[in-house]
Formats: sequence, C-alpha cells, structure tokens
Amino acid sequence: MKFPDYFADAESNFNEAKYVIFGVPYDGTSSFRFSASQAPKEIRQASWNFETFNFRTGFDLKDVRFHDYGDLNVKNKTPENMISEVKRFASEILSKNKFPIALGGEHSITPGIVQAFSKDIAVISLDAHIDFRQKYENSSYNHACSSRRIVDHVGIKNIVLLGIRSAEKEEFVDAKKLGLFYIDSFEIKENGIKKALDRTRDYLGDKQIYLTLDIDVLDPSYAPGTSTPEPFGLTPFDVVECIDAFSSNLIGFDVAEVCPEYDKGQTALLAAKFIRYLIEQIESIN
Ligand SMILES: [Mn+2]
Repeated sequence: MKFPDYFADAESNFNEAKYVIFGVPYDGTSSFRFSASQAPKEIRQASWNFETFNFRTGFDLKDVRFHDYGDLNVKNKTPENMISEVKRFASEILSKNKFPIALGGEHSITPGIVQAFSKDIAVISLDAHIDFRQKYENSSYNHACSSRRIVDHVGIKNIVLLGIRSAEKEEFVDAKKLGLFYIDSFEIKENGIKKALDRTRDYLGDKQIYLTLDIDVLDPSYAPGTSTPEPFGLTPFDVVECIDAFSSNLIGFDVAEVCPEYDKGQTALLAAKFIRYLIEQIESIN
C-alpha cells in the first residue's frame, strides 16, 4: 500500500503552518549500517497509520496547522555542506517563528539545526552514544561527533545527554573532564525516568529546549532499524515522559538514525508516532 508522500495530516502550506516538518535524507558519514537516507520517506509512510485524535489529551491533530516541506537536497553533499544547508533552512523556519521538526538522516544533521538557534538555548539529546569525538574518520561533522558540535554552539553547560550507554574511553574521559551532564540508561533503569527528568530540569532550569531524538536511545527490541543499535536501552514510554516533562519549553525537534532496511517498519512507526505525539502534547498545553 502506498500512501501520499507527505507526513499524514500535514495539510497546511508553509506560510500558515505553526510547525514545519522537513526531511534531511543524509547518511554520508554512517559507519556500520546504511539507509538512514531512506528514513524520511519511510517515516512519512508510517505516519498514515495513526488517528488524528489523541484520546489521552483530547487533542485532535486536525486542529493544528503543520506543513511538510519535503526533503532538503543534501544526498551527495559533504558533511560540511549538508550542515550549512540544514542551518540555512532551519534559520528560514525560525525567522518566521515556526517550530522546526526534522526527519533524519543520521545524527550528523542535528548540529546544523542547533546552529540556527541563538547560543543561549539548551539541548536535550536522547542517544545511546555520547558522540563526543572531536573528529572521526577525518571529519568533525561525522555522526560520531554530533554532541561535540552541538557543544561548540551552546556550550557544555547547555547540553544534557539522556540514555547513553556507549562511548570510546578517550571521548568519555574528555566529556567528564569538561563537565558534561548526562544520565546513562543504567541509572534510568535503576531510579526511573521521572527522577532523571527531575534532575535534568533542576540542571537546565527554565531554558528553551531543543530536543534531539537519536532513535537508538531506545532498546533495539523496540527500535532495531537503526544504524548502530546498542542493547540496554530506554522504552518508548521513557521518551513519552521526556516529551511530557519538557513540552512547555520545546522550540524544535528532530528524530535521527532510523534505518528502514534493518527492520519490518516498526522503528519508522515509532519515529512517526513520536512526532505526532510531540505536536499533540505541545498543543494540548497551550
Ligand atoms: Mn546514537
């Protein structure tokens, strides 16, 4: 079955939309599994599975104006050129006071979006990996460096990593030395996601927050279709609680690292659902 090639219910045009969804089909720096460039298409297809009515919040997605711009033309670009294209487009969205929602692509896309915001925002990154290398395979914009590039923009005090459980020793030592705030998946399992989110709120205060979701933060049993799967991960409800906890502070969102070739579609489904849920949640509190 083939559905329309835009995100379900994104029926508004760019100008009237409050949220703008755009695809960044880029996997130019992936190191293990490829196909993240197919993700925007698969996430859009998956989005047609869902109802517009959220019975929990009573909110209906039909009542919100959102637009699907389609994909940016980044496929064959170098990481640096991809980043600047993403930054350019994200800046255009922000200049019109709209809320950007990006469909990755690999996690290397996120610094481009973050750079479009002012430097005093905070970033919460849900990710299995610390991604704190200065450089990887000769590029500072490799997806293994994405947290580090975000830090370049917002500073070490304004990023929080939740759900991490994988790092190279050197980058981990480096991150600790610089004072990176993180809560790993073992601690989240031990003390619960609520406590982790409370600690995050205490740390960040009431800052505006950009949320980036590397789908590999979830346990591979929920999200096997990803570039570098890592066991001992979070549950979908943990991510839901994170969206709930910060929905009044959110200013942008992306979901990265879905690799549709490596599962039966369940990872793209989750990604699509998180996007819908996030919009519904923000709208239902406004
Ligand atoms: Mn990751």
